Amino acid sequence: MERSLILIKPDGVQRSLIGTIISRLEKQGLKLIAIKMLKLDKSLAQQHYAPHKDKPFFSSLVTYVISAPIVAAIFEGEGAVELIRKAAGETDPAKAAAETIRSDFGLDIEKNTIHGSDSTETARMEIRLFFSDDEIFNYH
Ligand code: IDP
Ligand code: MG
Repeated sequence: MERSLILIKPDGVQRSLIGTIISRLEKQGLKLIAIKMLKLDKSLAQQHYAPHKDKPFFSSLVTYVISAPIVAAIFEGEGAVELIRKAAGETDPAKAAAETIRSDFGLDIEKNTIHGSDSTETARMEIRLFFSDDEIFNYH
């Protein structure tokens, strides 16, 4: 079954949006199979955002994502990657469609509340980065 990694970024954790965001994704019919709170260290943040390492916003992005705890979670379900990207909305909250997480809660193009894997291949890599096998659950 398809899986996707989400991160509730520091701005989401700091504004008590964890429950709301998890609930929105559960209501999409997605199944939560792993979840934890952690404070990223610089090295993990740089690895997670490695595809953006040459962008002008990279160092600011890394500083922001390590500034407070985040919540990492894995959701499973048919089309999980696409469903979560849709529920999150466009990167820039100002451009995100109505009733998306970023439109409703995002502060700006950097502090946009949620990360969601952008493909099944990226999801596999990101899940490996954040979770070991014994932290991922199988249940009916
Ligand atoms: P995505 O999260 O919608 O996939 P990406 O382009 O992969 O967006 O960028 C990763 C993250 O980097 C964004 O979620 C956001 O936090 C940050 N970011 C993207 N573009 C900018 C920018 O132009 N300025 C500052 N931060 C940005
Ligand atoms: Mg991305």
